[in-house]
Amino acid sequence: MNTKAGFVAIIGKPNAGKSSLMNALIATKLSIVTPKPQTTRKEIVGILTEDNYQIVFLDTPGHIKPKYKLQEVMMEYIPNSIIAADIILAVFDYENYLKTRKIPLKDIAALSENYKVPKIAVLNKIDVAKKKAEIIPVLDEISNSGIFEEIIPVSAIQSQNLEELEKILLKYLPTNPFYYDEESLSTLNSKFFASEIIREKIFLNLEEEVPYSTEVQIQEFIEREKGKWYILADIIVEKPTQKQIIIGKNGNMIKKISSESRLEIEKLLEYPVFLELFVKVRQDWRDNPRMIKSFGY
Ligand SMILES: Nc1nc2c(ncn2[C@@H]2O[C@H](COP(=O)(O)OP(=O)(O)OP(=O)(O)O)[C@@H](O)[C@H]2O)c(=O)[nH]1
Ligand SMILES: [Mg+2]
Repeated sequence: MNTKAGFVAIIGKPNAGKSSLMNALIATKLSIVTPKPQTTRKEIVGILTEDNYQIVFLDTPGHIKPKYKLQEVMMEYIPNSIIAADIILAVFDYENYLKTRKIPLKDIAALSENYKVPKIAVLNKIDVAKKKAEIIPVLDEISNSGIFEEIIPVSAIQSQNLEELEKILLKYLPTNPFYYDEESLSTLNSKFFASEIIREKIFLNLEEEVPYSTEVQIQEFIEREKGKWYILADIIVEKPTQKQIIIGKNGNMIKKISSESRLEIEKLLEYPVFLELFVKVRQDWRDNPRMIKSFGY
């Protein structure tokens, strides 16, 4: 057997650029990305297949102390991904370091200390550094923690050092047959990614609590040989006031969310789409375990 294959859990604090990094590594926008923390809520699988190796990335929600039930459930994805992993890839945020002068080493160490797989640290967003040399003390701090086998500075957005990172991953990847078809990009289906795209547009267009109180459920997803595919989705919010905000004045906000979502869903599916969105209130769903479960968590 001369192929390598394995699972790489991508962990870190919210907003560190975990999803951006996975997307850049698989050269596909699979995981949604926004400037807001806690964008990713589930484990997102992204598969990179080359001639003789296959890396299955597990993008996870950013690590936080949960304040409500949904966040508790989100946090369960992190240990689950770590357990499945052959390599743990911890992403640190250089831009956040410039603001706080802190690297969340303890938190990340606590998450992964019981797992005896290779751990690799990534210092992301190095494109915000004015001089290359300024990142050296940060790299030293991470490396002196003794947690990681390797550390590498990268920029997910500018694709800096990503080939080097891939080489490092390959070095630690076990010898195995491929887990998935060579053409597979994910184990999740188009329906799921369509719902994520809509959630991304809500995160990008709305502020404060509204995005965090929102879930998207695809109710109908009809593929057609001829003509447009039909997608009907519910946008679920917690309060009637949030419903009004999502709809907006004269329906302007929902129209904007809908047209931005449709364009991106069409790109993903490579088919024209007719997208219909409805906004529904499910009082305090974020603290309702049954409701959270019904949303696929
Ligand atoms: N300057 C810079 N910004 C980046 C880089 N990578 C990601 N970002 C930005 O950081 C923000 C967060 O990116 P995400 O990929 O959503 O981060 P995440 O770690 O997946 O966040 P959560 O899902 O909320 O945990 C977005 O605004 C990205 O554009 C980078 O290399 N450089
Ligand atoms: Mg993310």
